[in-house]
Amino acid sequence: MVTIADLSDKPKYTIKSVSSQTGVRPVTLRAWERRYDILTPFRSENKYRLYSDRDVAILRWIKHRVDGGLSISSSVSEFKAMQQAGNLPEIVPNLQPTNNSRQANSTAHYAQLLYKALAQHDEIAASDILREAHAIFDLTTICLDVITPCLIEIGEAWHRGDIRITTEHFASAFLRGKLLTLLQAYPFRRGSPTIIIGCATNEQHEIGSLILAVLLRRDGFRVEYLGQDVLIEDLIDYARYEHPALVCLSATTETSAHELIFMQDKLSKIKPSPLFGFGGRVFNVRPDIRGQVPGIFLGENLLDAVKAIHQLLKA
Ligand code: B12
Repeated sequence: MVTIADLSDKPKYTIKSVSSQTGVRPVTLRAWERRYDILTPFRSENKYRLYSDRDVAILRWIKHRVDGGLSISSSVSEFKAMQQAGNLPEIVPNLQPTNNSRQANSTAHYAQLLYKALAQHDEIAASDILREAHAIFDLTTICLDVITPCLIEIGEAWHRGDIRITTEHFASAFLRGKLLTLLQAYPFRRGSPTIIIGCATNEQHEIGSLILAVLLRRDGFRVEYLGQDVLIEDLIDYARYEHPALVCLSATTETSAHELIFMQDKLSKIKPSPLFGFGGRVFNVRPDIRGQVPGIFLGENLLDAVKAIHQLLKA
């Protein structure tokens, strides 16, 4: 087992070389350094950045987490926590494509193509890219490894000032539309357990919840999707008549996470009581908030959430 700590910290690679070893563009590398304080590369006499094998391994580890759907800030926080605990992770092997056909089939490649099409407001190209991806990958892979990283890149690009807010809105509206079409394409099964999915009060970020709804409906659950900014009191009232097996709400911001604090208590007054599950970005970035919300934290990513829900409802 080789950990990042085992690698040399001798400066030797230029930013261009690091970019081709890790697949992270130089502009993104500089932004990550500036914004997240991940690395402080050595500066050569002519002020060029020089990176060590350890730096490359750190970047590859972070990129691997980001490609897996975690946001850059969560990935960095996770890395820093391990670093502070003196427990650096194992190295991630270099999976950079070595030839064009491998590249053409990688999910990162499709996420990038989708990002470019959406950044240019090219709806036709974006639809074609998704159609092509559907022919190669399964639904879970498309949702988690193409759509999610594309959206995260959209957010990062907006944050860097590379794209305007209008473009970010265009991209999320486009992807939301595609996901809703998928959701409605799956049959609504009356006999199976009902799961109600939506976003906490004040929460506008709905794509995570929507993906979860699509994946669970594909798996045969009866899923009702409520969308953004759900009014808790009214939902409780509805649950009293509908008797769902599970109510699942997501939060991205701290304000909306706080809206969930009394949810479990209110649901427990309904007999039989529905289970209450939650998740979303804020609980990954601020794990301490998980403990403030009574209920079941369903996991840091949507794949774990799907698995946890299968387990819960099987029991
Ligand atoms: C699209 C978007 C929007 C759209 C949302 C449209 C829509 N219909 O959903 C709009 C324009 C509405 C928007 C608004 C805002 N946004 Co915004 N947005 C984004 C963006 C670009 C993508 C979010 C997204 O859909 N990601 C895709 C999902 C699937 O990824 P994810 O959330 O990381 O999901 C992972 C986990 O969180 C988890 N997960 C997700 N959902 C769930 C649910 C459950 C149940 C479970 C278990 C797990 C889980 O699984 C996923 C991994 O597998 C992000 C950038 C980013 N880095 O994410 C910013 C981002 C989330 N927004 C941000 C901000 C600041 C805002 C605003 C406050 C901006 C403003 N000043 O108005 C408002 C907030 C509005 C509100 N009250 O909620 C910040 C949040 C920073 C923070 N404090 O945490 C981000 C990170 C941008 C940034 N880099 O600063 N946004």
